[in-house]
Amino acid sequence: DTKKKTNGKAKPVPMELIRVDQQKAAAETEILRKIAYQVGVDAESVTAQQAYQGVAWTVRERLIDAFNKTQAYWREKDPKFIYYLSAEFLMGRTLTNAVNNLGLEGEFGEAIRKLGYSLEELQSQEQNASLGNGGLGRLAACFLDSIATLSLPGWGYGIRYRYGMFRQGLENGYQSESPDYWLTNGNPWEIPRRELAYKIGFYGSVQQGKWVPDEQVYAVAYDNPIPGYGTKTVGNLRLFDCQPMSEFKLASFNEGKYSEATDAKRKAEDISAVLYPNDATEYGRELRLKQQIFFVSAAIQDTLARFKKTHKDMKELPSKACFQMNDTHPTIAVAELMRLLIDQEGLKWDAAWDITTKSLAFTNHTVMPEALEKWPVKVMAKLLPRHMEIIEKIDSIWKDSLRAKVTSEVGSQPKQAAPEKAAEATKEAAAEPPVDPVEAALAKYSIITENPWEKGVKLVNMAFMATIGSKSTNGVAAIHSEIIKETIFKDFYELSPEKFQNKTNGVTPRRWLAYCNPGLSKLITKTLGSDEWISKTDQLTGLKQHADDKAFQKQWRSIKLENKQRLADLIKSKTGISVPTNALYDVQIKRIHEYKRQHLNMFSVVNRYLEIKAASPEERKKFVPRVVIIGGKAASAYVMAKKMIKLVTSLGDVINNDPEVSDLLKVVFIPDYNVSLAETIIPGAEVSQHISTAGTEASGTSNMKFQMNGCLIIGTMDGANIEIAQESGKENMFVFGVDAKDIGRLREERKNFKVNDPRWEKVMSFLTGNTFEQGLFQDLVDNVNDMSKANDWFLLGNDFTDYLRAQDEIDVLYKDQDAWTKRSILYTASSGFFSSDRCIDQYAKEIWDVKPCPVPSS
Ligand code: OAK
Repeated sequence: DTKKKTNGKAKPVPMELIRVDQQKAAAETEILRKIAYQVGVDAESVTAQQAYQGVAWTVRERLIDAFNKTQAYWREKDPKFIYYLSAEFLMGRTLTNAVNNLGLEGEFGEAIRKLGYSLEELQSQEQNASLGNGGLGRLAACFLDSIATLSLPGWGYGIRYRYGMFRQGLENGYQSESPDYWLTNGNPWEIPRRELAYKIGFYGSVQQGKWVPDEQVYAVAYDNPIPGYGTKTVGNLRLFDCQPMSEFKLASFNEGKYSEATDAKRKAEDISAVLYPNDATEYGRELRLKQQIFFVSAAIQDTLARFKKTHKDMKELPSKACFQMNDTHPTIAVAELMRLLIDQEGLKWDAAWDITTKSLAFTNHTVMPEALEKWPVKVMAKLLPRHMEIIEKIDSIWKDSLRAKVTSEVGSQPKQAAPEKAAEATKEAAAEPPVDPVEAALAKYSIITENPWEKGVKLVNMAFMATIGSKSTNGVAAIHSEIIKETIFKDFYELSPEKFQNKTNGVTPRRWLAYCNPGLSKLITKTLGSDEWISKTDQLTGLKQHADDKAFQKQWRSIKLENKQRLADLIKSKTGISVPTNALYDVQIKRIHEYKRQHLNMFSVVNRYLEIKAASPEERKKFVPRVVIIGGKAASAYVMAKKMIKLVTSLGDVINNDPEVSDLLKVVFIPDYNVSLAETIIPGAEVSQHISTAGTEASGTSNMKFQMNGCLIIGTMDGANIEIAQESGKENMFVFGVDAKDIGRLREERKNFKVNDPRWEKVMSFLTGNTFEQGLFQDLVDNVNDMSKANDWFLLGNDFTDYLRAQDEIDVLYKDQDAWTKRSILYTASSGFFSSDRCIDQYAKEIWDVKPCPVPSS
C-alpha cells in the first residue's frame, strides 16, 4: 500500500511559532516573493501568466487563513451541515471572485497595477475549472457561493476530473472535440489532502452478509475553499481524485510486462479522468457507475468519520447532516448510507432506514427521459453486489408496505380483462404464466423494473429509489415541480404529497452581475446609495423609480454600449468576424439540444435573410441590424445537435459574406462556450433567447443572468421564464408559443398538422435547396417537416409563426431606444428573486434545517 488512511495525531505547535495575521506583509511584497520562490522567476519582467501565478498563490494564502478559521469554528460549534453531492461543479475561474469576495480588490488591485497588469488581464490567464456540462453544474457552483455567503455550514462533494468538459473547436463548421487539460499550470485554488484517502470497493461477492470487493481504489481528497461575500465564512468544495492501492508492480516490470506493471494505476485513474464517459460501451457504462459510487462513498465515509469524532449515537446523524443529491448521479447514496450504517456501524435495518430517509434529499433537474438514470440490474449486481442486495430489500419492503392499499384498489376494479384487450392477447402471451393483478399493479411503484425496450432485462430506477429513500424531492422551477408531480413521480406524489417541493433556481449576483458587469454594478451602487444590493438583491427594486428618467437611461445605454464593444472584441478574436455595435445583439448560449430549439432560432434567421434579400434598397433601410450569436456544446454522441451547430456555421458563412445583406444581419457561432465567455457575452447582450418547447426546460438559469444584466428575453412559457415574466411583467417579455398543458395533445395531432405559413415552406426550401451541399440539412428538415419520417417532437412547426411575430415585436421596440432602455432597467430591477441567496435560504429552511453559523468578525 502506498497510501494509508493515516490521519495521524496532530501535535500542538508552540504559540510563538504561530504566524499572526497582523504580521503579514503587504500584498505587493508577498506577490513578489511568490513570483521569486514559487514561480521561480526574476521579478524584473514577468509574463501575464507568471504574474497571475504570483498573485493567485498569494490570494490563496488569504483564502486559506479564513478557511482554516471557519472550519475550526465550525468544529468547535458543531452545527448541522449541508453536504451537496454533485457529479458536476462548473466553477469557471476563481481569481476575481476570490479577490472580490475576500474584499481584497483595493490592496491587490493596486499591487497588480504596479506589476503592469490589470486584474482582468491576469484573470484571463486562469484556466476555467469546467467540471460540469451545463445548468446543473453551474447551479451547484452558484449554490456553493450562496451557502458560504449565508454562512451556512456546508460543503460540496464531487470528483476532481483530470480533464474537464471537452474543448470545442470547429472543423469545416462542425464541432470538434479535444481534451481539456485544465491542470497543466497547476491549481492554486486547491489544497491536496494526500493523507485523507478512503477505500472504495468494486465487484466481488457478499459473504456472511458483508461485501468482499475484488478491486479497491483510494479516493484522495482535494479541498477547494469557497469564500462567501460580505462574511468571514469560507466554505469548502471537497473533490476526490482516484488513486490505485498500489501504483506500480515492480515484479511485472522486471519480467518485462511493462503495461501490466501500471495496469492498476491506469484503471484507477480512469475513474476520475473525465466527466460522463461515453456510455455507448459496456466499459463506459460501468465507468459511470464507478464514478458515482466512488465520490458518493468517499463523501459519506468522510462525513461519518467527522461525525463519529464527536458523536457516539448514529441516530443523531440526521440532526447533524443533510445530503442533497443533485439529480440522479449521486443517488446510489441511498444504498451506500444503508450499507455503511448496517455493515460498518452495526445498525439494524429499520434504524438505518430511519436515519437514511431523514438525512437525504433529492433534486430532479430534467424531464428528459434519457437523463433519468436506470442501471441494468446485471451491471449493478456485478459492480456493487452488496448495494444490489440492499436495493432489492428496499424495493421489496417498500412494495410490501403498499400491498394492502393496492390489493383493495385492485379488488375494487373489474376482474375480467376488457374484451378488446383480451382479443389482442397473442398466443405467446397466453403461454406465459398468469400475472398476479396485485403484483402487476405494484409494478408502477417498483425501483426494479422491466426494461420496456428489452424483454427480460431488469433496471434499477435511480430516481424512484431517491424519492423513496429521502425526505424530500424537489423540482427547480414552479412549473417543473408541478410537471414532475403529474408525470415522472405521479404515483409517488399521490402517496406522499408532503414530500414534494419546489425550489426555483437562482444564480449568484456576485459573479453574474457585480463582477462580470462592473460598469452597471457601479451605476447601480451609485443610484441606490450603497452596494448592499450585492447580497440583498431585493433592493434592486429601487431602480424602478429611475426607469423613466432620460438621463439615467442614457447612462444605462452607454454602459451597454461599452459591454457590446467588449463582446464585439471577443467575437473578433474568437471567430475573426467583425460585428457592428449599432446592431441589436441577440444571444442564445446553452447546451445544443433539439428541445432548446437552436434550429428554430436559425429558421427565423433564414426568414430574415430572405426578407432582406427580397427587399428594395429603400426598404432595407427599415430593417433593424441584428447580430445573432450562438454558443454551446453538443454531446459527443448527439448527431442531430452536431448538425444544428453545422447549421449555424453554414448560415454564418452564407449570410456574413453576402454583400447585399451587409451589416443588417450577422450570424456568429462562438466556439468553446464556457463560464468565463458567458461573463463577457451576457453583459453585452440586448435580447436573449430561451425558446424551449413548453414543458421541456426544467428551469434555465442563464435566463436569470440575462435578466439581471438588463437583457430582454424572448421566450416560451417554460421553466423559470414563467416566473421571470411574473416578476418583470409578462408584457415586458417577448412571449410566444404553445402552452405546456397542450403539448401532449399537439404531439398527437402533429401527424396531420401542416404549418399554415408560406414563410415556413420558404425556409425549408432554402435549407434543402442548392445554397448548401446536396442533402446536408435534409435530416434536420425531415425531422420537423416530414411527418412520414418524424413527428416534430419539439413542435417547431406549431411555434414558428408566433415566434416570428415575437421577433417582429423586438424590432419594433428596438427602434424606440428609450422604451427599450426602460424595459432593460425594469428587468434588472425585478431580478432580485432570482438570486441563489434566496434559493439557498429556502433550501436551508424548508429542506435542510441548517442554520447560519457565522465566524465572529474579531
Ligand atoms: C444534467 C444532467 C442530468 C440531468 C440534468 C442535467 C441538467 O443540467 N439539467 C439542467 O439543470 C438546470 C439547473 O437546475 C436547469 O436550469 C435546466 O433547465 C436543466 O436542463
